[in-house]
Amino acid sequence: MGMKERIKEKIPAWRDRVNRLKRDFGPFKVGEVTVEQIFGGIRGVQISVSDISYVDPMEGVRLRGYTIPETLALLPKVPGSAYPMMGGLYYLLMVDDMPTMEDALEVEQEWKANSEIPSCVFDVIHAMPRSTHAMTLFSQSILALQSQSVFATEYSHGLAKKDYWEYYLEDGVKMTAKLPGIGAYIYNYKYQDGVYIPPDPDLDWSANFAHMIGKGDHREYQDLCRLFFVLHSDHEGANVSAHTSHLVASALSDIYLASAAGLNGLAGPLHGLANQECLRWLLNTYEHFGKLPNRDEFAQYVRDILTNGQVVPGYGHAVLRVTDPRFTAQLEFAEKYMPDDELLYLVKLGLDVIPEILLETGKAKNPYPNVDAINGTLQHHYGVTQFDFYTVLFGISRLVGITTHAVWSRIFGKPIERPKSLTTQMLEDMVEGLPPMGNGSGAKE
Ligand code: HAX
Repeated sequence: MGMKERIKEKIPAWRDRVNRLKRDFGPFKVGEVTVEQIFGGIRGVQISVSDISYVDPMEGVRLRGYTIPETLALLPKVPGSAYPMMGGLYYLLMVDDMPTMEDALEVEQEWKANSEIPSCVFDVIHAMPRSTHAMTLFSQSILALQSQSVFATEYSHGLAKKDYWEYYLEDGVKMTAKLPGIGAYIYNYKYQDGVYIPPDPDLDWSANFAHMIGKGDHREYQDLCRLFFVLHSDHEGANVSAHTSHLVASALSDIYLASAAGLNGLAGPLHGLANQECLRWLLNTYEHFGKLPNRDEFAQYVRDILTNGQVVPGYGHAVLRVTDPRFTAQLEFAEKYMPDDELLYLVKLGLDVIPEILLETGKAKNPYPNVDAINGTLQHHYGVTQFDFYTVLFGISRLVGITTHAVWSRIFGKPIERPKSLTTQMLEDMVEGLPPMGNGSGAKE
């Protein structure tokens, strides 16, 4: 049974649950907002609901309730590979059921049928200088597809609110179908003299990306793509890219407009762009020593970095308080397929040395590696050495999650977002006459 029919079956029960909460518990207070949070990036304020994924500080992300190891173990595998089919992951996120092989293949088939990229996307890419950042090209490509939005067309003819989601789903499937092709085209345009490699109809969505950047014969890299795309597909509903696209879609901007907005957030150095910084840091470290450093040399190097007030890329996280399981999954892949890689040696040295040094400083709330501490090392090993492309890889995967959020937001009939902003004077008036309450962590001299 297709995703749409299966989702339709599930909608009444989901809507009942949400409607009961809204109807019977509307005034219930979930939390409070402090001055510190208002000035501190509204960190930790519980303002959104996502059943698609949840980041547990102590065990990492759960996708539709499944941990990363469970997701990797249970998703149907590409025949002949130990790694999952991305079509199955889309089914899991969208439908909230672990797919059968047939379900996963059906999504892959739908993707294939919609994978042709209109020429206006290529025209937009070609109109930009090759030096344009790959993420800018990616975001513009998604916008170039916007004229194909079924939702936008149908909405202009008049649509019932309860039916919006069906058109968001159609747009989501059609757009995600084209992502490997668009990503590969940008890669080839920027780094491979514009060579064009058409998709291979016998390959799955993830392996087709590998094929279209010229790695069609490389089974290990195809498996890495299968792993990478599953791992990066979603990370809760309130991170910068997820929340940005949710906000934009709340104005009933279609999935193309909302996705491009999310990608623009992902392109920031504190969010998705961090993975390119991590590889740059590892390469600089190697260059600094001119050889592989030993434990003491490396530890001193890290201490010097912290003394200079710099951050150690790839370590720490806004929510996680343990090693990111997405790091661990990729480390296992690396140990299996590229154990002698020199950058992997540095990654493992980092894992051994950096947490204890960060703990010594007592500043970072999480001294353990996040997913970006290893992403680039694996790509680099397989010859994808252009690190300003890495965030596009991330974006290809993340739009799978973002489109799922958009569909379910329409299912729940979520309204346009409009929080309230205050003036500084208003805050000052609120605290007038109160004794000082202590130095919040956001207060700095
Ligand atoms: N190296 C040095 N200092 C660090 C640090 C690190 N890796 N991680 C945190 N700290 C410092 C912070 O800079 C902060 O110092 P100040 O009080 O002087 O500002 C202090 O420790 C407390 O920070 P925190 O509360 O633990 O962390 P935040 O939630 O503020 O920030 C970050 C989370 C991921 C941005 C942060 O840990 C960091 O800058 N890490 C390095 C960059 C990085 O790896 N980014 C990728 C994140 C993964 C991701 O989301 N990708 O999309």
